[in-house]
Amino acid sequence: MTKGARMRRVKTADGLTRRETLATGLALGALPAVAAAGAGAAQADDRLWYRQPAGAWTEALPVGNGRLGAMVFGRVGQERLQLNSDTLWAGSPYDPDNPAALAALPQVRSLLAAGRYKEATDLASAKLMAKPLSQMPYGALGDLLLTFADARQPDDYRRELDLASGVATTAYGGGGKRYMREVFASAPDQVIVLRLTAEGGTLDFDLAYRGPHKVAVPREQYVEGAAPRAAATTDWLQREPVEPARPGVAVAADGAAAMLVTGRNEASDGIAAGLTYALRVVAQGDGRIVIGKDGITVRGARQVTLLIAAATSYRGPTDQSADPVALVRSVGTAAAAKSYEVLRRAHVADHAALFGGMTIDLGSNPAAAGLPTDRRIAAGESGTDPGLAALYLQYARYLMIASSRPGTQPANLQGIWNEGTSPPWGSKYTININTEMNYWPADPAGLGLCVEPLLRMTEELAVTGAKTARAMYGASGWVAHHNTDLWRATAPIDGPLWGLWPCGGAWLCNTLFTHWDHHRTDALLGRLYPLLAGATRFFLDTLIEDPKGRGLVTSPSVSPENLHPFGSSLCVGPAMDRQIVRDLFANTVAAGTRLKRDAAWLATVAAARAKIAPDRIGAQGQLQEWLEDWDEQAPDPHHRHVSHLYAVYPSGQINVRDTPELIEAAKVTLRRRGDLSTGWATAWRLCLWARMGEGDHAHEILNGLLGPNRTYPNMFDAHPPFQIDGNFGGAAGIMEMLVQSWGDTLHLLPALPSAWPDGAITGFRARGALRVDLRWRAGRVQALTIRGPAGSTVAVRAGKESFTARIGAAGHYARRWS
Ligand code: FUC
Repeated sequence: MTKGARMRRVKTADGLTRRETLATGLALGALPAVAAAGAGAAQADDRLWYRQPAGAWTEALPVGNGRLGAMVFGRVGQERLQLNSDTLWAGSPYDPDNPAALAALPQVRSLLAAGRYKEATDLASAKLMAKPLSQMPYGALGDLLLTFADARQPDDYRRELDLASGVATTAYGGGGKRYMREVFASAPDQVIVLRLTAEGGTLDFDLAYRGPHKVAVPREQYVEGAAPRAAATTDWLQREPVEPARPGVAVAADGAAAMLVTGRNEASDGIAAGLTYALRVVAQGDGRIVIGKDGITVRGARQVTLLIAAATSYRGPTDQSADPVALVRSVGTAAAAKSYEVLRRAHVADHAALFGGMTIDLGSNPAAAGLPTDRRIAAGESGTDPGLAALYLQYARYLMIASSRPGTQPANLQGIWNEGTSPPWGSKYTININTEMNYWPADPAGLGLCVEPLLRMTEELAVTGAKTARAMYGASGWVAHHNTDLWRATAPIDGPLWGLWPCGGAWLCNTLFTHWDHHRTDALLGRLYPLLAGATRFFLDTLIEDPKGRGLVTSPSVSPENLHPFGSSLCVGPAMDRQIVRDLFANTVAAGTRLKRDAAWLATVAAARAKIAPDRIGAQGQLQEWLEDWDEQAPDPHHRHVSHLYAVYPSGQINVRDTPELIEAAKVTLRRRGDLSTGWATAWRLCLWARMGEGDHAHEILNGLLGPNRTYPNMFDAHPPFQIDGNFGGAAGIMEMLVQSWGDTLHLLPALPSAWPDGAITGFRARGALRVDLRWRAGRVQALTIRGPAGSTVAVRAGKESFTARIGAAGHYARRWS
């Protein structure tokens, strides 16, 4: 954020920020000038903008209120809003636990102990896996298509997403006519609002609903393939077919001003469809508005406001008794009683209260900053556009606010944005990295509030996971494996090579403990403790002694998704498990001690922790991924998962200050793995090099993430295909280069790359309930402000200097360097 931009963010009397007011004025009044100028302050800040409508879905701009999402295409001949509701998943409550597991478990362990990996894997496949073998996929809510009969190619065009206000704008015109649309997803009013206006002409369109359809990402766009580029030419009047409603979907008028759609979710893998949904669109405006049985027709209007409400019958993992029709009627009617301006102001105030909590300035390259966002991304790998990295961080913060709010579902593999049924990997919750990565930036970026859905999901997993622990392991406590879904299934899925990993719940617990550490309230700790204690009990019951005497280990398990040299990934005691359980036990002891609970039991936990097999350095000097030194023979030396580096980041067990030999080993490992991988795996490498204090290396990896191979034109992360974890992990990595919070110390500029000599970050949140503002010049800290609990002390490290910051009675510490 430049100084100029900050100055423009002054509140005006009507509650909008002044910057907001300017943007609206520009889009309406002086459009050709804006479109032509393309540069200057309005583009240098927190906006994504384009000179053409979205062709592919990954060019459309996302809005969301945590629960409802829409992708806005900004097309001229036919606007497309592709919709999602966070609880519209396939299936119904189901019990995937496999009762055959209990008897087979000791045999699988014996086979593994004997090194008979193939037999162990075959037996695990037959007896230890969930039924069904897959979980339920996330779905889609269909599209609203607004077809404009008399549309023509405009003379000027601009669409943008203003991250600070959470409003997507499309403005175009020609021949004396000027059209503008604004879209936002309101959390206070629980509706998506689309406002259309026309000057010098009228709005004439037909609105139709198209039910969700199967969207399959072509195989060649998966994993190893490159993310597709935007089309070279623009189809200005692109229209998609308006199909008749599918069986089971009903469209009807609902009173004089609304259209009501009702439908069902899908069945999947033998699990019946158990949810209904409703979507209601209220149309208000001048001109002639007619609600028909196929949709809404608008003729001769100058302004129209659509209020889109959606809901499902989902209330919780075992309860689908909500009445979606009643819900959409009540929110739609309440919103319709307010003016557009009132709705917009409430939305902007609500969004800005969260978004405004952090600013970042990494310097600017004016030539790059003036370009439309897709062109900046196309050149992203050059590393010459520091503003793009700042925008990437702010976009991740925007996506977090839009996809994870108190009371909603957590952000899944795609946040809440998903084009159709059958999404990649079911757009579920993959908890062997992806879901945890989603939440890495939340607290540091001042969005701790957005973590609440993850806490609630983990509470629900502790219920289903207790059944899985009992049924499949004969263990107390609770367990979750590598994936879960809306129904909170916890049994191992997909096959042993992926699913037979018992640490998903434990990693969620550790993620939530880190969340607590950023706030340190006893209320939150009181909610967390039963989860930590339950996860701990499972491991106390299931850890076994390594036959070679190296300590306590998990079995069976995998080092997530990586094959070892014996044709399987199934193994005993992979490093990641030992590291995660070590953190879990430490966190449980810390939480219980602080809450003054279970002292004797906590001593048992601490004793067990001390017996967990330690990290090992292998023959190549690498940090061993497995208990045995197999790394050199593993078939995929560049495997995307770097599971055994969990201890470096996000954990701090291995760090540059306390365990330098293990850090050197981690570097050997990471160099061998390579810098670039899938989107999320690239983001993890970025976080790791940053944590290890190698700013220029981290910056090089970041450039790979920001370029067109790993970022789509709408700035969504490309796994490929789209997966939102890279956005969030990348944002965490950018912050990690500037400020770190581990080992009871605040580390300032620990991995500042030479490409960002001057800059500032405000609103960074560190462990210990601290808020940090930092400014640097010529690569050195210039000004530091810490806000935190009055009277507390903070150990700070800046370059070679270490000092103690004493927070004064006013909760404030400040220092300047000359
Ligand atoms: C894990 C990863 C894949 C993908 C999937 C959703 O299985 O190994 O790369 O991110 O999750």
